[in-house]
Amino acid sequence: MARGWFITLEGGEGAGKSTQARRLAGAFAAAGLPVLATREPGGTPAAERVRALLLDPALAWTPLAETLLHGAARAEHVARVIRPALEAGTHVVCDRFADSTLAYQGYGLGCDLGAIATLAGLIGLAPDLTLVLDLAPAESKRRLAARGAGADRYERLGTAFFARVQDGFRALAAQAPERCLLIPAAEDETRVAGRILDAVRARLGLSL
Ligand code: T5A
Repeated sequence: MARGWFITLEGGEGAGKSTQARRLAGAFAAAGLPVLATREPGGTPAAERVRALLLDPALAWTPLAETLLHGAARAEHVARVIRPALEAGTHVVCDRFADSTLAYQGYGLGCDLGAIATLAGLIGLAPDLTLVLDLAPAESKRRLAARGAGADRYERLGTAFFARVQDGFRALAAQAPERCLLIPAAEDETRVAGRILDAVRARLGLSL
C-alpha cells in the first residue's frame, strides 16, 4: 500500500489556514481519495489539553517551556494520529506543524532555531508539501477583528512580534523551496484555494 502524502498549511494569524485546510481536504474527498484533516497544537485528546494551556491568556510560559509544550503535543499527534494515517495510505492535511514552532517560538520569541530543529528531528516526521499563506500582520488583525471572537494568548502579542513571525515564515519557505510554497493570502478565498490545488497537482502528481 502506498504511503499517504503529508501536507501542512502554515502562516500567521487569520491567514486562512483553517479555511483552506477544509477546502483541500474536501477536494481530496471529492476525488475519492482517503484524507484526514487535523490541526496543531492538538489533534489528540491529550494534545488538545496542551493546546488549551498554550492558548490560555491567563497563563504565561517562558519561550523554552512553550517550545517544549508544542513539541510534546506534536510528538503525541505524530505518533498516535499522523504517522499511522500516512502508513495506512491516508493523505493528511494539517493546519500548522513544525514550521509554526520555528516561526513563532524561534523567529518570534527568540528561542534557538537549532534547538527547535533538534526537537523536530526527535519527532522525526517532515511534511511532503507545505503551503505558507503569506498575509501582512495588519490584514490579519483586520480579519480577526471582523471575526469578533475573543483573542487567545498569541493573538494578544503585538505587531512587531507578528512582523517577525511573517519574516520567519518567508525565510523558512525560501530555505526549503522543494518543500514549501509561499502563497499570497490576501487574495480572494477561491483564488487562494486554486493556487493550493495547482501546487498539490504539480508537486505531488495528484489529480484533484
Ligand atoms: N502556535 C502553533 C505556535 O506558536 N507554535 C506552534 O508550533 C503551533 C503549532 C494556534 C496558535 O498556536 C500558535 C500559533 C497560533 O497563534 P489557532 O487558533 O489555531 O491557534 O490560530 P490560527 O492557526 O492562526 O487560526 P485562525 O483561525 O486564527 O487563523 P486561520 O486558520 O489562518 O484563518 P481562518 O481560516 O480561520 O480565517 C480567519 C478569518 O478570515 C476569513 C475567514 O472567513 C475567517 O473569518 N478568511 C478570509 N477573508 C478574506 N479573504 C480570504 N482569502 C480569507 N480566508 C479566510
